[in-house]
Amino acid sequence: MKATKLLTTASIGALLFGMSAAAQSANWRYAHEEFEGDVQDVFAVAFKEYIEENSDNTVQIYRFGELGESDDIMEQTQAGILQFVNQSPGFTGSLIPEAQIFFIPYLLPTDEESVIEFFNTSEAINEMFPELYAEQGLELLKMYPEGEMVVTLDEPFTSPDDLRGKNIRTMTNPLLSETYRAFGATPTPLPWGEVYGGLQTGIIQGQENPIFWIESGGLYEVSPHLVFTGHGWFTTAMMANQDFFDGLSEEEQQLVRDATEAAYEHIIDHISGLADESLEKIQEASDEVTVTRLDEDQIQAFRERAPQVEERFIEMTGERGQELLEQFKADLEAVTGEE
Ligand code: 6CS
Repeated sequence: MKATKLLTTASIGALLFGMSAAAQSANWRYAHEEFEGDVQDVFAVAFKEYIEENSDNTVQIYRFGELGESDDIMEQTQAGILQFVNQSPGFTGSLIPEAQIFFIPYLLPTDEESVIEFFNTSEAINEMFPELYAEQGLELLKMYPEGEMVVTLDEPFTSPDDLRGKNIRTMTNPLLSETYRAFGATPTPLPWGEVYGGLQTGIIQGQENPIFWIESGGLYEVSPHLVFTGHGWFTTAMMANQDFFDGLSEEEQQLVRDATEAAYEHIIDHISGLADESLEKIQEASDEVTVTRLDEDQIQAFRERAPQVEERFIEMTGERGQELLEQFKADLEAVTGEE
């Protein structure tokens, strides 16, 4: 009798423990800006797998269009409807002006190894940016590169003069418009959902993006002339709603940080060689595509226009932007050894 009672008490205890563990497990919602198999999706899936293998929590991923445009998923995260979001500085720049630093042309080097080392070690990226995002109620978990920017146009180009009168789609931050104005073009800020149609109907004559995205979004079908200008990298950022993150236990915060690190390591592996593979796929799929790699003299004509964009960045962001830029440059110098 006594034994039965003990057993019953133990079973109820186990059940209650199980229930409370179950009650504590949560389904976290995570939205990003890309399609299945694209870089942001690969990152999100690696994050989800880590969380689900190492806890009772689950992660539900929402891809481009399922919850709206990039600005919509950011609003939903700030409102606490989503727990995690991946939004690129190309869009966050209108909310956090300092995030536009990635659009100062020719600031980042073109070689992948240096770019990755920069992201791994930069104080500006890993210490200063989290403070800026925190002011907007966001816990910045990771900034990472997706690929070198390539411009696509309705005809090949080699100089700023060739870009005169061309409407080039930009992501919706004011500094990127300055860059394309400095490059001689007419910047046309648009959300992603309008880009393919805009190119197809001729409202815009070009755009910039990493090669994997030009391939996966089929942009080369409607904008077949690819030009490597060497002016920048597509960078993105993954973050959490800060109230949600602050409300997690220390163990869960660590779990989220570990999952982010695991996803980051995975993505760095994933992007290596991705641009070459994607370019091969594009060239197999289309005879119309041309690839132009600007030589040093041609690049110089674009590079000469970078200082005016840098000045605009300082005007837009003030002392804080200046400090960030100085740190950014010092971090780059530490990686490349160049001033
Ligand atoms: O150009 C864009 O808007 C998109 N490009 C990439 C590489 N990812 C998402 C973003 O919306």
